[in-house]
Amino acid sequence: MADDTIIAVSTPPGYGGLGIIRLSGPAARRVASRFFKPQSKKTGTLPARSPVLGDIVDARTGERLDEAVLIYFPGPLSTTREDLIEITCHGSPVILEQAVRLGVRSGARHAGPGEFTRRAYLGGRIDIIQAQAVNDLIMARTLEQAKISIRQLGGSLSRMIESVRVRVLEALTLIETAIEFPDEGPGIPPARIGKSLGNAIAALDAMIGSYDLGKTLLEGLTVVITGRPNVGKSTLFNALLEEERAIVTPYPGTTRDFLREPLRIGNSLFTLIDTAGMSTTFHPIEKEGRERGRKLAAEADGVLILIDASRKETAEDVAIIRGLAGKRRIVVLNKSDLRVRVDKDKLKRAAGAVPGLEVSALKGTNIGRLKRLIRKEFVSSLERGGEVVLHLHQKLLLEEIRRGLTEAQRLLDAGFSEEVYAEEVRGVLPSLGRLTGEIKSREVIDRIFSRFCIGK
Ligand SMILES: Nc1nc2c(ncn2[C@@H]2O[C@H](COP(=O)(O)OP(=O)(O)OP(=O)(O)O)[C@@H](O)[C@H]2O)c(=O)[nH]1
Ligand SMILES: [Mg+2]
Repeated sequence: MADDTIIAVSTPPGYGGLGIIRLSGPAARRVASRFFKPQSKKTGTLPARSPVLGDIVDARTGERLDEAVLIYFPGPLSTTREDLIEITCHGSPVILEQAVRLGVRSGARHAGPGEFTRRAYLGGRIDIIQAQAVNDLIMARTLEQAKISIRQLGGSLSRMIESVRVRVLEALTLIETAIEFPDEGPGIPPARIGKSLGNAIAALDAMIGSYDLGKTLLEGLTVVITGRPNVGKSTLFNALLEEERAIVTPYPGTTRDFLREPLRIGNSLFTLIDTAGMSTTFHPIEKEGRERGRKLAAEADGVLILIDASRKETAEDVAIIRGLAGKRRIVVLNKSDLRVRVDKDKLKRAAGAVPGLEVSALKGTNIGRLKRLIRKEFVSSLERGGEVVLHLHQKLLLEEIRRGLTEAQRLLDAGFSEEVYAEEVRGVLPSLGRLTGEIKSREVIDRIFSRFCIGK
C-alpha cells in the first residue's frame, strides 16, 4: 500500500460542463478538507459514499473558487483500495488546475499516468489484465473494442487464464502423487494427466487464435467489393465512402489495381477495398489486377459481390457467387435505377442463404441500408462473446505456456517417466503468473501504465 496521497484531474483537458479531481491515499480526506469546505455547517467529518455540496476555497486568501460536490469512498472498498475522494466542479481548466495546486500545497503529490489504476492493481483489486482493459476501454475506437474491454475488465479473460492454471495444477498434483507413491494401488493413469494438459492446451489455443481477430478489430474488418467489370464497383466504393475516391468511367477495365480506404459505419470500423473487375481478359495488367482482387476477396472478412441488375446475368456472375462460398458475403444488385433484366430467382438459387439487396450506387438508393447490412452480417458474428486477446505481450506469454505444456504432453505420450515431464509443466507457472500480474514485474507494470492518461 502506498504511503503518499496522489491527486489529479480525471476529466480530459479543455473546457467542459463538469470536471473531476481525484485524490487517493491515506491523507486524501485531510488534504481535501484543506480546500473543500462543505456548505452545510452540520457536515462534520465527511460521510462515506454520499455526495456533499461545498466550495473549493483557497485557504490562504479565503477566496471561493467554485462550487463543487465531493464524494468520499473509504478504503479498502474504493476502486484503489485506499481512501479515495472525487470532487466534481465546473469543467474549467483554470479552476481544475488551481484545485490540484491547492491539493499539492496541502501535501498531496501530482499523480503520474495510470497511477490510480496502478494502485488498484497493487492493492489487489484487479489483476494486470483488468488494468490493461481499463486503458483499452478508454482508448477504444469502436464499440466492438469497447465491448471486449469491458468484458475483460469484468475478469472474463482472467477467469479463462485461471482455468488454465487450475488444469496445470491439477496435472502437477497427479504427477507429483505418481512420483511420491509409485507403488501404491493401481497408480495414476497417464491418460488422466494427459487430459488435464489437453484441456489447458485447448483453452490456450482459443485465446492465441483470437489475437488475429483482436488485431482485425483494432484495425477494422476488411470488406472487399468484387464483381465483373463495369458493374459499378468503383461507383459503390465512392458512394459508401461519400467521396469521389475511385475513378469511374463507362469503360470496362477502369480499375486495375485495388484501392483501400477506412470506412466507419456507426461505431464499427472497416477497411473498404475496391478491386479490378473479374474478367477473363488476357491483358497482362488487367490479369494481374484480377489476381490481386481474387486474393483480397479470399482473405477478406466480408465480400460484397456486385452484379449489374440492368443486364442479363452471366455465367461469370454465378461463378463469382459460388466461388466465394464459405465467406461472409452479400450479393448486391446494382443499377436498380435502370430496367431490371437480371433473373433474380436464378441468382437467389445460386446464392442460397446469402443475403441480397438492390441498390443504385449512382443515385445513392439503399446505400444506408447496405451499410446497416454490412454491419449486421460482418460484425455481429464477431460479438458472440468469446475471449479476444488484444495485446502482443499477452499472446507471447500464452504461446510460451502452450509450448511448455505441449512439450510435456509429447514426453508423456512418448512414455517418459513423470519426473521428466513434471519439469516442463512446472516451468509454465512463472509465465502464468506474469500473465495475470501475480508475479509483479517492474518492467511490465511500467510499460502498461505509462500508456495511460493522468488521472486514471
Ligand atoms: N445507371 C446506373 N449506372 C451506374 C450505376 N453504378 C455505376 N454505373 C455506371 O456504370 C459504369 C461503370 O462504373 P464503375 O463504377 O466504373 O464500374 P466498375 O465495376 O468499377 O468497373 P471496372 O473498374 O472496370 O471493373 C459507369 O458508367 C457508371 O456511371 C448505377 O447504380 N446506375
Ligand atoms: Mg472500378
